[in-house]
Amino acid sequence: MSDFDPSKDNDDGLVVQEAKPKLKRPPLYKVILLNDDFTPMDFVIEILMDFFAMSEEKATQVMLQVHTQGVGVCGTYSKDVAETKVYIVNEYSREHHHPLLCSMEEA
Ligand code: TYC
Repeated sequence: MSDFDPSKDNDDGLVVQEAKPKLKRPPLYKVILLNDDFTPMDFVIEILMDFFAMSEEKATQVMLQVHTQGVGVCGTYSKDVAETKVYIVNEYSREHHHPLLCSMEEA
């Protein structure tokens, strides 16, 4: 027979600890541009405006950061979006015969 009695708390004195939810936010990725000696500055600015929605002023700043420091951040995105941005920038550069390299790293 069952010991269940709906008028009691039925826990036999046990303390039950609830499991902590093991949810983690998915990681974000920085999309970065690498410097090279050949890609024209105007082409890099165009990329930053067209694929990363930057103003001309912001795009110029980021391009100069890459030009002087070797690397610069275009934006931070989910993994899927970052992978897509990297792909389309590298394809577009290749189609235009520029060696510009776009990459990503965990933020
Ligand atoms: N260094 C290039 C030049 O002097 C310009 C450049 C900037 C290239 C940023 C790539 O990601 C880059 N024409």
